[in-house]
Amino acid sequence: MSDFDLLIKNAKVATASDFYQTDIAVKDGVISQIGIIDCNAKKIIDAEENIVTPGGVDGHCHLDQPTDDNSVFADDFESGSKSAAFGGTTTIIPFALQPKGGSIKVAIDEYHKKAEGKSFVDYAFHMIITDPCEEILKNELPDLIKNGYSHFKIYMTYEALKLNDMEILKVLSFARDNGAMTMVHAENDDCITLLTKLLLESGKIGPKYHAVSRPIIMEDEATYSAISMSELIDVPILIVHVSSERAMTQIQNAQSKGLNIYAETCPQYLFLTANDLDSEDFEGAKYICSPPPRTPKDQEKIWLGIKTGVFQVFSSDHAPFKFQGNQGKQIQGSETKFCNVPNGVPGIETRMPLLMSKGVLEERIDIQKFVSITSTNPAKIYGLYPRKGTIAPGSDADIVIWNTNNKFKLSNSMLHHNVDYTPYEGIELNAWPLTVISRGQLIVENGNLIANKNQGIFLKSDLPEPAKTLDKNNLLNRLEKNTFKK
Ligand code: DUC
Ligand code: ZN
Ligand code: ZN
Repeated sequence: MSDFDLLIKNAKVATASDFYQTDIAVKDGVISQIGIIDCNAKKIIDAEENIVTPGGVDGHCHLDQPTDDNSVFADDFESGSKSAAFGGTTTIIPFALQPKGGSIKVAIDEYHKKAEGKSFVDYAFHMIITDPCEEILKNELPDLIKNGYSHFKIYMTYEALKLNDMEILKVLSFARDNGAMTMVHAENDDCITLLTKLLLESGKIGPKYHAVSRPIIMEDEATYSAISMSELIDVPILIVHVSSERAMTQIQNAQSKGLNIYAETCPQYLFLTANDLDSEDFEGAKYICSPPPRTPKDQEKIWLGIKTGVFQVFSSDHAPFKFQGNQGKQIQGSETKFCNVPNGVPGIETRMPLLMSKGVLEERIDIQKFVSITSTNPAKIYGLYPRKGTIAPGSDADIVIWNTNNKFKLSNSMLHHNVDYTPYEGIELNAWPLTVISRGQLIVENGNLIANKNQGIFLKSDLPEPAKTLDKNNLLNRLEKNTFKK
């Protein structure tokens, strides 16, 4: 009789707080012991003193999402989750989108149908709220919160998605009342609309003008606006895909005032710049995402923000559109105007290896920071911790054994997404997951997929925050007191 299902020997385990050599024993999909373990197990893996981290939690990726322009997300749950697994991510959180005027419950039911039996890794859902009407706020969302959907994204831009300030305030009040987490896409829509019009009138239609149409100034302004509304309602928010030093500084200032503002950044803001969009041909469209990649100085500042703790979360924002064909970047042919090119870059598989290579191994950040922003913090902020996000007794045995001794050039042919390019083609890396384990099952072993596509299960999210009813008197008294300060 074996004591354990799996025993990992000689692991150099990193968590958000520690880095130490140990063995890990797994039973029934859960980590049962950590220490020097000399027992039987059905399977024993010698980690050979390689770095071992918790499986990644990708807190922001888009799979099989409906669109309003006939473009098609290249990855569904099958290809997206396979790609995630190869890159060391064992939990994904994509988005169930409420169509304007439609039901979120129906959107979630439909999204479950898209995911069921097709995911190689575990998954939770964010919601995207596009229409916070009475019916949604009073009837649908309270039930959904109880049933494990406790975080949602709102947009300040895009015609089909954006909320006005009154709607944002309603959503934030709801989040406070219910202990939910609101993610905010912060860019000023009117400004983007105006600049787009001016650019088109001047015949400036190429991919690089995407970056001109969505300037740092208006990310900065929208970030400050979102922070101010969060301060007014006194509720935490998370600003997603922060791209610039100026937006980051708004967040840093808010945090240093004691406000609960969380922030996410993504690989595209560390490894791409606006210059990547500036090509003679249409190639620049490969790098179109929103907010756009910025300047080399912004990149350096974003690294610093990761190191100093301004950012809690490092997500892929995997938004996969093919370069070739008419369902992706060239939706209106090879001269598609910048404003009609589907927004997003792929990166679900490269998120963790890029940060391990360029962040940890090149000593920009330590391994504990790597674990906290790729796994522990997103698990905590989205109500999945301690089941996900750490290596500890009682947690799911979601584990990555890394190979950090093999220098190679990244190429799209190595990847498992359904996209015909990677924005990081040719970048030199020296880290890649060797073995990936999900709830005690090996899903990738020595670079081979050995999981079934029904391995992944839906994860209900706990409440990320304590619910704090918005007391009208309290709010008004607070404002009155601040207004008439002596
Ligand atoms: N926002 C996202 O979160 N992802 C892709 C494009 C966008 O605008
Ligand atoms: Zn967004
Ligand atoms: Zn996104």
